[in-house]
Amino acid sequence: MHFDCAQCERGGVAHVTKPPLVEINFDGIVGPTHNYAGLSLGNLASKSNAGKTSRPRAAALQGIAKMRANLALGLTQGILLPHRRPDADWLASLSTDAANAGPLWPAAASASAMWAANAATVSPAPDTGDGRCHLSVANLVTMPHRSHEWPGTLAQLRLAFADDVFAVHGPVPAPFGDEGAANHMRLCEHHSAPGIELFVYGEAGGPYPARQHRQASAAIARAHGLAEPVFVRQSDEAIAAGAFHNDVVAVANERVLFAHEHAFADKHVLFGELRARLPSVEIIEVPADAVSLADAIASYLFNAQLVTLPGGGGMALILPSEAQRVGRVWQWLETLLAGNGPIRRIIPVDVRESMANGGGPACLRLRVVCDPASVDPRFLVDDARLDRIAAVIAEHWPEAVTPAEIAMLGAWPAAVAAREALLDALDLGELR
Ligand code: SUG
Repeated sequence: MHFDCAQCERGGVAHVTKPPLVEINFDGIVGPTHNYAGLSLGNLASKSNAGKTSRPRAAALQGIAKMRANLALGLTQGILLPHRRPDADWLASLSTDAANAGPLWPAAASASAMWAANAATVSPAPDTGDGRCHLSVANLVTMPHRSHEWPGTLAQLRLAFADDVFAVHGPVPAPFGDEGAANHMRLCEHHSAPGIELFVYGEAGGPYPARQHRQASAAIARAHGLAEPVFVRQSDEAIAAGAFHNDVVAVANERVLFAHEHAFADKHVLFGELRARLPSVEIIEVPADAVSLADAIASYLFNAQLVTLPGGGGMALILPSEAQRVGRVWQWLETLLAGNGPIRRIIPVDVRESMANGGGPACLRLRVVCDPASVDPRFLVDDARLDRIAAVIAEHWPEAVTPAEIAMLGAWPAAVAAREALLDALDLGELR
């Protein structure tokens, strides 16, 4: 490929070289069946909001506003589409159908694919054996309502990342649970440099399920051809406190790891290895006596998008506005800013409809580091495309879904039509 390179010794001359890699955030658009069915054991928000009235239209528009704000920061933004719900194929595989699904209704109709951090694990090209960017779709086998997401996700990944610079893999087989990027972090000098990939797994035995199995992480690391992956055990304490995914207690970006003191079972070994392999690493650890695990989980302080601002603006932490309402969390953030470290801006966003099901700003996005020109452009957005999506949402997404309606979601042809209207508006009819 020919393009102008201002960074190399041939400064500004058009020549053949590798294009710079960019982090793209692919946000899951909230589907029209978004509801509070309380389906996720161990996810305290999902359980405590079970039976409340949801607002699918507001939920989806909150997601659009978050994407617009990220575009305004100069970030590259992508989308993943809602899945076909209710999922007739899944019901058929269980020898039932929409008319007879009974207690399977909520799981068949869940809009949980919105949490794109659980869509796949991504290893950018500089880390992999064959120099391609590898994506492995997550099997999500631990929760029934999420276990049937992978075929719909895989279809989208195969379309969006059809270029030869990508390798898209199917799911790890059951019983090894895999929750995708929510349990995976990458540390590197900058996005285009080789990174250290961290896979955070849980051990069963606590009050709540440990959704990420070590064997699933190991299989993915092998499939991606990673030379030296790091497997880190999540602390039992974090899982028991409601951190059902690692991204509720830790987030990484380039050379910065931002984590709660109790995120990992053995932080000393992990931090030692990181410092040895990436001497410039900066570990920002939040001590439990400043912010308890309970406050971290209630505020979703760590379920933030930690992003590098273009133009040398340092990093920004895009976190849920709930963090402003937990005094100790906000105080700690103010101290962080005053300290003049790598995180220069704190940007609260309102994603409260998703938060009420345990999904903060980081849950809603899948990060892919690649050349944007290699991605199917239908999965990338600018303000004009977001306007088009918002118009479909405003016209077709229901304003509210009451608990009584949840039980009938499967018989909701309007939900199917709403999704199809969006696919048509985005010229993505092959996903119908
Ligand atoms: O898997 N909630 C999701 C939230 C996922 C958040 N993702 C990350 N942390 N990356 C889950 O528990 C609730 C659905 C319900 O209860 O209806 C739900 O599936």
